[in-house]
Amino acid sequence: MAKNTNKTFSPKQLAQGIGVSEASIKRWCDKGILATSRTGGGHRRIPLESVITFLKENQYELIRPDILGLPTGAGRGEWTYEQARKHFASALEAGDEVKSRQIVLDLYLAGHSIAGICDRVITPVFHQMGDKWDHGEVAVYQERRAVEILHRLLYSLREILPAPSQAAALAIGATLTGDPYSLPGLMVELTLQESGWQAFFYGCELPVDTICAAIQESKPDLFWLSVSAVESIESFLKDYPKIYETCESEKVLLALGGRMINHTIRDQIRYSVFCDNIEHLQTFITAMEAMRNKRDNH
Ligand code: B12
Repeated sequence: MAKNTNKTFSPKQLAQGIGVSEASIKRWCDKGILATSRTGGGHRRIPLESVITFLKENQYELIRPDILGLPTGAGRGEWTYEQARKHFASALEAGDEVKSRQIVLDLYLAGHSIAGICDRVITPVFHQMGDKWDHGEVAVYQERRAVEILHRLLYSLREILPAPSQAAALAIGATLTGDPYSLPGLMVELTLQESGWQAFFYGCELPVDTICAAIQESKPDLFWLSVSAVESIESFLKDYPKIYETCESEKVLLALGGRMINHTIRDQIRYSVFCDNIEHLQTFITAMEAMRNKRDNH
C-alpha cells in the first residue's frame, strides 16, 4: 500500500491520545487490529491512516486529539446533519478553521461517508452562503475565506483516508476554461479515494485540448468533469464532444455533474453517468464494483 502521509505514532502516543494503556495498544498492533509498521530498531509505529480507520471502526473517544495532530475537540461531538450544518455555517462565516475541521472530522469518525458529509453539510452551507452574499448578509471576503478553509480541510482529509493500492482503478478530473469552481472537483476526488480509487483532480480552467491530452496519456478508468460555469453554452457544446469522443476511443468512463448542466444541455450531449450530487457518483461506483466482483467470482 502506498502511504498518504509519513505521520506515524508510537504505541505510547496513541495510548495517551485515546486513553487506554500502552500494553493494550501493543497487543492490538501484534494482533493486526491496528496496522503497524516497524522502525529499523524494531519499534512499533502506527500510521495516522491506521489510527483513523481504528477510530472509525471502534468506539474509543479521542481524549487528546492534539497528540495525534488532530484539531482540539475532534472526536468528541455527535452531530446530526442538521446541527452540523448550523454550526459549520457559523464557523465558516466566522473564519473558524479549527471548528470547521472538527465538525467534518467528527462526522467522518462517526462513520458518515465523505459523499454524505459533502452533499448534506458542506454543499448546503455554501449554497446558503451564496444566498446570503446575494442579499448582502455575507461579505465577499467571508466567502473567499470559506473557500480557502475548505480547500485546506479537504486536502487534510485526503491525508487521513486509507491510501489506495497500486492496482486501484484510476480517475482524473477537471473543469473547463471559464469554470473557476474547485470544490465539487475536490469532493469527487475524495469520494473516489474513499472508495479505494486513485483519484486526481487536475484543477480548474483547463483548455479542452489539454484535457483530451491528459485522458490520452493517463488512460484512466474514469474521467470526471464538473461544470459549474461555462464561457458560453455554444463554446461548451463545441468543446464537450471532444472530451466525450476521447473518452469513448480510450474506453474511459465519463462522469458529468455541475449546476450548469440543465436538461436542455443534457438532451444534446452524451456521458456515461450524470450526477446531481456526490452521493450519486458514489452509488454508481459501488454498483460498478459489485458488478465487477460478481463477474470475477463466476
Ligand atoms: C464560492 C463561490 C464562488 C467562488 C468559487 C471559488 C472556488 N474556488 O470554487 C468564486 C469567487 C470564483 C465565484 C465567482 C462568481 N460567482 Co459564485 N458562488 C460561490 C458559491 C458561494 C459556492 C460555490 C460552491 O463551491 N458550492 C459548493 C458546491 C460543492 O456545490 P455545487 O456547485 O452545487 O455542486 C454540487 C453538485 O452540483 C454536484 N456536482 C458538481 N459538479 C459535479 C461533478 C461530478 C462529476 C459530480 C459527481 C457531482 C458534481 O455535487 C456538488 C455537491 O453536491 C455559490 C453559491 C452556490 N449556490 O453554490 C456562488 C454562486 C454560484 N456564484 C454566483 C455568482 C453570481 C458569481 C459571480 C458572477 C460573482 C461576480 N460578480 O464576480 C462570479 C462568476 C465566476 C464565473 N466565472 O462563473 C451565483 C450564481 C448565480 C447564477 N444564477 O448563476 C451563486 C449561485 C451565488 C448566488 N446565490 O448568487 N463564486
